[in-house]
Amino acid sequence: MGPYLIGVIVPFVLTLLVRNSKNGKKRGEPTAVGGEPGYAVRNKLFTSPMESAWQGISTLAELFEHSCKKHHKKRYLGTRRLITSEMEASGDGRSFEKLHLGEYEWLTYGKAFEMVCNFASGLANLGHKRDERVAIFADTRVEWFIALQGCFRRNVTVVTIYASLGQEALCHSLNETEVTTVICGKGELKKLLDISGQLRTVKHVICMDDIPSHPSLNQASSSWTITSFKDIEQLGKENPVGADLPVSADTAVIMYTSGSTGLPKGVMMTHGNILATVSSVMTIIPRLSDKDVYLAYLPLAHILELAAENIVVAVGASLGYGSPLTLTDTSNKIKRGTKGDASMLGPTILAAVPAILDRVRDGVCKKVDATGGISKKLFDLAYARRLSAINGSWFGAWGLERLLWNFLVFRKIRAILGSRVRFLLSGGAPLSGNTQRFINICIGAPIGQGYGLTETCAGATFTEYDDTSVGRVGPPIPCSVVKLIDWPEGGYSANDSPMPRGEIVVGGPNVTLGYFNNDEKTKEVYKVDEKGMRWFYTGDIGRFHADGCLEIIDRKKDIVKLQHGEYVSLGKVEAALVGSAYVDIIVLHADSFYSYCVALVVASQSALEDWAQKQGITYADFSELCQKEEAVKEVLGSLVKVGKAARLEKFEIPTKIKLLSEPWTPDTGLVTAALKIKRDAIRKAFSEDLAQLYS
Ligand SMILES: *[C@@H]1O[C@H](CO)[C@@H](O)[C@H](O)[C@H]1NC(C)=O
Ligand SMILES: *[C@@H]1O[C@H](CO)[C@@H](O)[C@H](O)[C@H]1NC(C)=O
Ligand SMILES: *[C@@H]1O[C@H](CO)[C@@H](O)[C@H](O)[C@H]1NC(C)=O
Ligand SMILES: CC(=O)N[C@H]1CO[C@H](CO)[C@@H](O)[C@@H]1O
Repeated sequence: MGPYLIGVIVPFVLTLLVRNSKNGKKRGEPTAVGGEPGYAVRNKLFTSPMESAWQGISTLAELFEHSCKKHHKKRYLGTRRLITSEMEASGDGRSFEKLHLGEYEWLTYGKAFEMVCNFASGLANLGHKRDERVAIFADTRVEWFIALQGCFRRNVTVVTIYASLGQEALCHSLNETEVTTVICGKGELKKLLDISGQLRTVKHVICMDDIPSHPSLNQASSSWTITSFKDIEQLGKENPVGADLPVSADTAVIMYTSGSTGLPKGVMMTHGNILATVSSVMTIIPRLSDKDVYLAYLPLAHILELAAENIVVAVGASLGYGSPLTLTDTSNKIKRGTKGDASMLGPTILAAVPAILDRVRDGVCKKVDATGGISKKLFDLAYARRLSAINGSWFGAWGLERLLWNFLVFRKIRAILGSRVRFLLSGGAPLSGNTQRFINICIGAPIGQGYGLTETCAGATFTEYDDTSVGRVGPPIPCSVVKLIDWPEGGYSANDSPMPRGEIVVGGPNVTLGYFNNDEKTKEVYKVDEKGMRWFYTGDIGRFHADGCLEIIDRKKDIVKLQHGEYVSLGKVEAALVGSAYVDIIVLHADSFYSYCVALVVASQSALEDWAQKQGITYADFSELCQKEEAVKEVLGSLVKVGKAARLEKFEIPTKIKLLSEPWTPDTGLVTAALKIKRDAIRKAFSEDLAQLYS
């Protein structure tokens, strides 16, 4: 009872002593721009779009060289050594790989630069020509970044491909960009060998691991050279070739999006584009320095991660590699009793996609609920106190009370991510307000939530560390101007009050050149105004708050008109209904031939099974439970309740649903690598179920 009483009394006394404070800071400012009329906002501190934060540096290759020379002897890239890998059987007969990983082993900046130079020379010696393209098709790891910088030193454009990309899309990306050299890991090499017959342009493969055995290996190696990464470095070391540096306007990367519709599109990014984003995003991280430690585990084929790793270079900080499956001590692939990446590394800065933060939150909640009793009471009290502190109605967010709660409650939660995290970057999809609050409070670190697309080189807006509101994505970063233009069909206008609303259009030096080999699509969504500024039309709908912060409220494509003329915004309704405890993912479906909506619900196994147990419902397995009428009724009832609480209209709440028992991972093709739903693929895959829901 001791800690609980202290928890009640100390804050009470503190409250008597201190008064309210309110945060009314202005973060973005209206600005006059060319092009289509609308309401445009720029960053408060920068009057014209930022291009580079360093004088005389205009490419990522120059930035890397400059930093490696300056920080020569400092610790830079860390990787964990594999101690053991064993297969462990789980209860249901399947087996899982469990890893025991050692401490981080580090390369200095000087050594990394040497490896990059050797790799660049090795690539030239291999016979790769400057105007041919290289593809990197691998998970995030140290060789990925070394290869990237090696290519940059030779002015070779790099095509980036998600390691999880499916066969058809992989083939399309390599074929379209006429890639001659592919750099990959052993898992990806197997995928390449599976389709070796269809890859017309590939001549060289560089494998980051030992070369695996595969039935097509002999046949493929008659048309490809397959070399290990180490051999390329050695080749370059023995036969050095001078650098052939690019300029700002040269294409650095063609980034294939894991697009939510159709085949992926390659977005062309210049060195200038990425440098502008790196320079700008850097400004939102407070007190960034060479003392910082960054944990890298998101796909480098995602622009957020690519920009983040270049920011680390820019300030001379250290970077440890990890993976989503080994992130924490309780991650799937970590052997019980050994350490996950975060607790081993102790990062100060972390980037995350919302799905991962949601997972951290669910894990903590589950644990707190399972413990119950005084611990749960204490947690709830601490949480409520910190929430009201953040809301500005109580002092204490930074004071004594904070220390108290950290000591009593949040210390253990912070330890999940290694105890030292002081800033989180989140991007790739909208973060739910609840999760943002939860992480703010329990991890005690601000989240910079970004809004941007591959086409705008990730940059558009980012929340500032001292902004405690949730659900908004912040003011434009220094390299971007964000404009809202009218969309009459959707009923949004830049003249709306109290807030201007409309389609989000992003302009500035960070806006990319367009899609590779797809002029038609490029012309459709990119425009250059009379002043020479490039604009990208995002198709997202937003509104600007008075302090210059953007909020995403809708998506053009996701608005459907029902039979009687009411508009349903699928994204908005889904965001509200995902609040039901039974829902992992919900996909709303509306059809203009009907007056009501239906939905596919990927059910939360733990929540639904808990309920079934309480009701005494028996079932063989989870998929059978999902088909039971009572279960469907229970979930539907919960959706109605959540929907009403969120003030949804009656026609917005689904009338019929289908419960799905299998979770959706990127491999299923139903969600992107950032776990955004792929509406078209889902409609296709579940067309029969949808038809049945309407019958
Ligand atoms: C870099 O390579 C591209 C494509 O091969 C070429 O057009 C460009 O001129 C090169 N840049 C420099 C500075 O040589
Ligand atoms: C590869 O590209 C060529 C044209 O460059 C095209 O004719 C061919 O059909 C493509 N193959 C695949 C498998 O996409
Ligand atoms: C915090 O403030 C928001 C809006 O400013 C309000 O909706 C919410 O209820 C407040 N929460 C608490 C616990 O005071
Ligand atoms: C690399 C690039 O596209 N740079 C352009 C960025 O935008 C400014 C105008 O805002 C142009 O002058 C640059 O050429």
